[in-house]
Amino acid sequence: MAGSVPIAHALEDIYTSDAVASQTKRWTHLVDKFQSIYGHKPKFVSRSPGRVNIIGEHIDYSLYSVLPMAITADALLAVSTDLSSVKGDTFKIQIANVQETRFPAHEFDIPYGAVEIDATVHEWTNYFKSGLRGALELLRKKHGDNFKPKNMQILMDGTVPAGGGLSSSAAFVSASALAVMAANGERAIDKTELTELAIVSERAVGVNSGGMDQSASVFSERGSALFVSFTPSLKARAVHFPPTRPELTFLIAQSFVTADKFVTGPIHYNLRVVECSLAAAYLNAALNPPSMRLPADAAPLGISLHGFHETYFALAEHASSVASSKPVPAQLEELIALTSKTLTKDEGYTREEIAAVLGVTVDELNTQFTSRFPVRAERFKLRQRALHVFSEALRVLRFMELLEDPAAHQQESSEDTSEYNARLGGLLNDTQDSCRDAYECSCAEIDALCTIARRAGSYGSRLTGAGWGGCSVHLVPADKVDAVRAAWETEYYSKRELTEEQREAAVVVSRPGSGSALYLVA
Ligand code: NG1
Ligand code: MG
Repeated sequence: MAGSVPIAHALEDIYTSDAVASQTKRWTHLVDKFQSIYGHKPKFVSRSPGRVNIIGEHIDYSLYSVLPMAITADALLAVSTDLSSVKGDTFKIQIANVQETRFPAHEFDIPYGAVEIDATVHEWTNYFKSGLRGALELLRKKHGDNFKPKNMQILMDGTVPAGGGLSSSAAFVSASALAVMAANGERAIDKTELTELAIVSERAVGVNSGGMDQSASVFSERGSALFVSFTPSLKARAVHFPPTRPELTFLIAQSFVTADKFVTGPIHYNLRVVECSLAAAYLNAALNPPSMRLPADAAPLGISLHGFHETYFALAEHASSVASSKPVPAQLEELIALTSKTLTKDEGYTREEIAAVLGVTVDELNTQFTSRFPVRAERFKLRQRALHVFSEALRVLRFMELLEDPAAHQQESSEDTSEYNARLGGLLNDTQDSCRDAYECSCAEIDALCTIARRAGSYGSRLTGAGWGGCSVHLVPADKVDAVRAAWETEYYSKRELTEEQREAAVVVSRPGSGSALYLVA
């Protein structure tokens, strides 16, 4: 699925047919508003969608494969450009948002050499700037240091709810990087290049993220989910669901608990990333003889830690035989067993205990693991986090086996595949249990949405995205969709204070949408 970001000629190229009418209104409004702000039409619109993750939670930054799909909601950037020089060695970015009160307009004069981002303030344009910075680095690599970026006039419209677990940030950063590339004359923009630069760019905003969201945003194809793997290099391929009876749908339900990684990173998201790298380092040191250990700075894909599996590959007895193969269920099962035996402390590990095993001082440990993205913790729950990661990686492989091995669903009569459906759903339920108990990234509200949905007929229900609030995803037979909605309404949404608008957006039936695109305005 490599190749260039498609150039769309009509909204039918971008959206599923049920969405075209409402999107046409939205796009017309965007172009009209652009015209009224800047006095001329935009040249093009760059578009990147949000995503829902079907399975594979909190394992992308340990470089295990995940299975997300793009949704209809997206980030749109309408753009025009000019070359008139501003002040000597700077170029000018004018950026506005259709939601002007919430996201006020800004103008920046940016030095050719460096895009400054202050990650300590929470400012919506930081996401644009991070895409800008990444794209300029790439353009400079291609065109040399004398490359001069064009001035840009931008109007943004985003429909992915912020802090909702549907990856508004990755949609915005990917659309921004794409816009900057296109504004500076690039037309055949390589999807892999764009994704990799969006992944690295987003870290500039202060979140030590993995690569799932940007991959889903850029690579997705309408009508299919996306299997994304990160080692030995970034790869994405479309995955189809087999026909089932009853037919399966994905419902996405908001909890309306806002989880803001920017604010809670040190105790939630960034802490988990650190716990995973500490667990990998601990296992590496405890299980591998010194000569087989990984270098501490191994950093595939620019991800700031080495994947668990590289640690596994280094395990003495396997190093030569499996070093180049991809994770298989048997290896993951073995890793689970090894972890259970090696990381035995349920209460977690102190910095002193980990440093001793790694053979470093506590100061060295802090410098290596917790200096770039600060975290707050006395103890690190290495056992639980590692067990979640390996078991979740295994669930993704099992889910893929179910989807792609025809034998898995052929045993049942074509009239009724409910047993097969229930096996898919069971894996999602297991993910939720592991997220709640071992990874501790769920919350009472998400747990409640899952319990209510299962009672009303969902095969499988779980949080999606980072968790601690945000969204949940549910595998529901088409004939139970109304019952599940009704149950949520009486047992959950009616008990919260919600605006009319929130109420309407609370639950969506998700159809897999297409990924990033450029649309040239006539
Ligand atoms: P959200 O918070 O849903 O955008 C985050 C990470 C992903 C992945 C998931 C958990 C970012 C941009 N995304 O998603 O890479 O780690 O959590 O599976 O931080
Ligand atoms: Mg995000």
